[in-house]
Amino acid sequence: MSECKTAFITGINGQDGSYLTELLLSKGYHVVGLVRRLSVPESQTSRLEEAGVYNNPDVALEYGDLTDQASLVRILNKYKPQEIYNLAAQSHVRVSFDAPQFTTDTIAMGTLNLIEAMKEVCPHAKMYQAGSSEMFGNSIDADGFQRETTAMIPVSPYGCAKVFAHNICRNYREAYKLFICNGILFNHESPRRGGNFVTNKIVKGAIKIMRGESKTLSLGNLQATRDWGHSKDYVKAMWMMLQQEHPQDFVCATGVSHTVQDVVNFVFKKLDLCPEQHITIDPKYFRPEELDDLKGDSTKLRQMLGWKPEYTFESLLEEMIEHGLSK
Ligand code: NAP
Ligand code: F7E
Repeated sequence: MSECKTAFITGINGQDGSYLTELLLSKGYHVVGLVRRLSVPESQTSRLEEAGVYNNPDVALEYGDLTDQASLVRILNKYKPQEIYNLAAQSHVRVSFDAPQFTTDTIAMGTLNLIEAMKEVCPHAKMYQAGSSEMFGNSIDADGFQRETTAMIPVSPYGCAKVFAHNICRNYREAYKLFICNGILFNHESPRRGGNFVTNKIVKGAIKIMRGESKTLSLGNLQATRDWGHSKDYVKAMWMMLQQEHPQDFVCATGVSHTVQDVVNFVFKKLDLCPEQHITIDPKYFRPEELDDLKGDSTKLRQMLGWKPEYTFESLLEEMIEHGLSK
């Protein structure tokens, strides 16, 4: 029988961290997660509790922070994981304009802290780096898609910091022969998505209107397009990337894009609401520089690793609505 593997996840209580934990537990892993000390301790583990894995004996939580390298060295020394998933980030693009230094410290310097610690403590581990389609900015190939070879010209502090993390991981992979895969993931959502990202904001806002708890929902740019998938499908891709023999970078996307207005129309229609009566536009939700169109080509991931999403735009939103209505 093969020995039980240990995986270390930064950002374990985030949307992806919670689904990835479920996936790894189902595969027999022991999971170690990094949590930050928050003043409301219940928030440190809220998604793990929702996933029903908080008290699982195969899950160990350790306090630390990506910006505190000593904490990373301590944890890697204690557990010597075979796999590392670097999911921690200040992940909100609009907020990255308001808190650019914190965003950069966590994403850029935090990733460097982690791979330096990995190089010293467990250089034979395999690592996944959570890169983003935000790294492309508005650069689009002639056929309308973004893929592994598309130029990266980010348009937000978040995107700029992710490009640094992407490049330093590639550099350490070549220079020190570390096994690091950069995922370039397009937007992915779920019932566990933070409530200030546009899909969940629309779902929660529309349910409140339907229940008579509010009358309007304020949004920003309705014309931007995104390629939206489900977090459950995307964490499978992360795991698949680390099961290969040689590390590489992969785009993960559905290949189908919709406008924010399409999300509004779909959700409001499902709840028998008329968007024109309730949606207002508030410029505070505009970004200083916007990323207009995103649509990913994940041919490499599909052909080399056999990845295929199970959810569609419609079934993703249906699950989010159903979950919202059950609360
Ligand atoms: P998320 O729900 O915002 O979770 C981020 C996690 O990172 C949270 O657990 C957060 O903990 C933790 N964190 C933030 N700053 C930290 C720090 N300095 N040290 C340690 N932990 C810290 O994000 P997600 O949607 O799961 O995304 C996972 C990763 O994929 C992120 O790196 C994100 O940038 C990237 N990504 C996401 C998408 C997407 O559409 N979801 C697409 C491409 C890439 P607290 O709760 O304590 O803040
Ligand atoms: O915005 C528009 C907004 O905040 C999507 C992160 O996971 O995916 C995510 O970043 C679109 C944008 O996601 C509102 O202007 C309109 O065009 O849900 P979002 P994002 O910025 O695409 C990438 C791949 C990541 O890596 C990030 O970590 O929706 N929009 N009105 C709005 N957006 C928000 N948040 N709120 C609004 O009211």
